[in-house]
Amino acid sequence: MNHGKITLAKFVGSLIGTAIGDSLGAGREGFSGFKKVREVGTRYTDDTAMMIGVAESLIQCQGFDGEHMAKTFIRNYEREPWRGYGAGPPRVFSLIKQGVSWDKAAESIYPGGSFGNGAAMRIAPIGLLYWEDREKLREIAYKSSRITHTHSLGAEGAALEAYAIVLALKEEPKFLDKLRDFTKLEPYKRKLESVEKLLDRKEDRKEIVAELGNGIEALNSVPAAIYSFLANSSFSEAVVYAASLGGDADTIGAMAGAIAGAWWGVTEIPNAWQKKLENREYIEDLARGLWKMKEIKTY
Ligand code: F2R
Ligand code: MG
Ligand code: MG
Repeated sequence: MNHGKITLAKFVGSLIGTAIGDSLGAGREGFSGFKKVREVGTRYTDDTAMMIGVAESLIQCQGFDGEHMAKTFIRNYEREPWRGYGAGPPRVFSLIKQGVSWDKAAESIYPGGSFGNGAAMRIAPIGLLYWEDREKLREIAYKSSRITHTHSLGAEGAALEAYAIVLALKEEPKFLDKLRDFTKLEPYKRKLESVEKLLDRKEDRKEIVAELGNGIEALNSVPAAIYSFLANSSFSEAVVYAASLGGDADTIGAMAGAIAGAWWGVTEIPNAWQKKLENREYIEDLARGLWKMKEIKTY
């Protein structure tokens, strides 16, 4: 069932929302303590740079092509290596440049592959494009994760974040039930049960972080982003809350912003923030490119 009309404003909202949440949290990344940040910084970080790479590749290939997406990530990283990338992706890029296949390179960089949140933080364009078919969405989310994150917890975090974006696009009721039904991994099911309990109890942020986490691991940040969206009733409140959790603040902000932007649309994102956002027009163009693909179904 589709309760909300899927609109261009929602597509633009999800991509701009990623970048706004990232830019809001960027100055708080790595800090402990709960400080509300209401100023969008002058720069976004690797979260948005990689989300842009996902969108660019999907549009150029008119669908998912793993090798092309990996090469797009590498090109963008080499242009702007100072965006604050995690330790793993540059090592993966170097292996791919040495000739290792795009879907194998990330296997060796950590035991079992990376369970960091780097595949989840960039996933918004995949949520937007593959909204119609839950299993196709899961397949493409896993495949796109493989470029850098082969651990099941890293890939599942990306698929869960992508599905949360789909539910937001459609303004689905029973949001948490649907997420719990979607995820295949018990650790995520348990975190989503905690999200539900915490929403009922309206706990303070110390308790939220103690239960859900605020770290660089996908399992310790995707649930916090989902909670930040569900516990607040506007785009601004959701991203300010997410970025205020400290820890991996830019990434929790980016992921909450992607979901909140898909629900409320770009018109609900404060103009003052949008004016300050780096490369705002280009990010909107990418959302328009994905929208066009949705309209003519070229993927
Ligand atoms: N890198 C950062 N922040 C560091 C400081 C940036 C600074 N402000 C600056 O400007 O320089 N942020 C970005 O990285 C996160 C996404 O990381 P990603 O892409 O998942 O990287 P990686 O290396 O794959 O994983 C992150 C860490 O997780 C731990 N880890 C992952 N898998 C593991 C395994 N199998 N075993 C043990 N540890 C594992 C490692 O500590 C990795 O370094 C985002 O926050 C983005 O904003
Ligand atoms: Mg970052
Ligand atoms: Mg981060």
